[in-house]
Formats: sequence, structure tokens, C-alpha cells
Amino acid sequence: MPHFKLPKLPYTYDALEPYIDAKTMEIHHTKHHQNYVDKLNKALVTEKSPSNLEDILKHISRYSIATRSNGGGHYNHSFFWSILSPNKGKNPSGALEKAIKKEFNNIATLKEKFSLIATTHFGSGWAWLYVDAQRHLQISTTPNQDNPLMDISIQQGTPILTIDLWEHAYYLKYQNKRSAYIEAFWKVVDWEAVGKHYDKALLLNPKNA
Ligand code: MN3
Repeated sequence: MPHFKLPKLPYTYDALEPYIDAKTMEIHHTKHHQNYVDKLNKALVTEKSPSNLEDILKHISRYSIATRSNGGGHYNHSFFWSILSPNKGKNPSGALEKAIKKEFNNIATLKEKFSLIATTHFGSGWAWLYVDAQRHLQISTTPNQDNPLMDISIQQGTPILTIDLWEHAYYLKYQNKRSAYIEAFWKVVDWEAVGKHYDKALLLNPKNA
């Protein structure tokens, strides 16, 4: 039976200030994310599962609602932390930059489309930039703790960028102003990390598959 652990953040809780405040980061990581990890481990006690979380998510229709919610919660938060960074001012480069230009014309249009979809998503959930089976970049949102890896997801693919749209991700600093939080989010996106996720996603979806 797999046992999952809360990952350490590669930066301090105050590293993303003033865009994402230290108190929000600390509660989000040590309370919310930890809670998903604990509940996932508890849920998996009674379920047969592989040790790889992505393998569980890809067949999530075979699992309980508790595994879906908390496995998604653990994956989504780990992924979210991985694409944030205090090193501001960098833009997409390499293969990702080319793909963005081809599919969205430019980075500004991508940000605009993603922000609109994230702002208008109803209730809790996540917005995603992901690579579909045809190697195209797509934008979607998922409710609750679902994600595009899940076999129950309407739009499926390999995530390369995400934002947490739950109020606990922004309420302390931004209250009901989700769009202000999304605007600030772009200031702390680690495009180098997103580029690495993109390169990996292409390897998972070979051209002539
Ligand atoms: Mn969250």
C-alpha cells in the first residue's frame, strides 16, 4: 500500500510576496495540502492501488470518491507548487514558446484566454493548460479536485500549468476578487518549470502514436 508524503516547497512561504502572501502559503501547504495527503493515505488503506499517484488518477473511475478527492488534491497542489517561483520576469522559451506562438499567436493571448476561463469557473476547482493526445495545447477547468489526468475528466491530457481556484488559495489577501489573484499569479509563474512539464508531455504523446 503506497504512503504519500507532503512535499517540501522549493521556496519559503514569503517568497511569492506580495503576489501570494506568506500566511496563505503556509496554511495552504501545512493545513490544506497536508489534509489531502492524510486523507488519501487513509482512503488507500482499503483500496488496492499502484504506488504511482498518476497511475491511480488515470484510472480514478475504479476508486472511491475519497481517493478521487484527496488523490486529486495531493496531485494538484504538488503540481501547483512546482510551477510557481519567486524568480520573476522570465518568459516561455524553447519548444513551449514555439507552441504558444503557433496555437495562441502570443503569450498575452494565452494569458488572456486562461485568465478568462479561470475567472468565470463556477465555484471551487482548477484551471489548466495541458497537452492533449494530438500534442495540442488546451485550456480547461475542472471542478473540486479533479484534473485532466483523470479518466472521468471531460477534457483529458497532460497538465503543464495550473492555478488553484479554491477560495482558500486567495481569500485572505484578495477576498472575493478572484481576477486580481489570477492577475498576480502570472507574476510568479515559473515558465522554466512549465517548459519542462511541456517537454515531458510531448514525450508521453509521441507524434506517430
Ligand atoms: Mn488549494
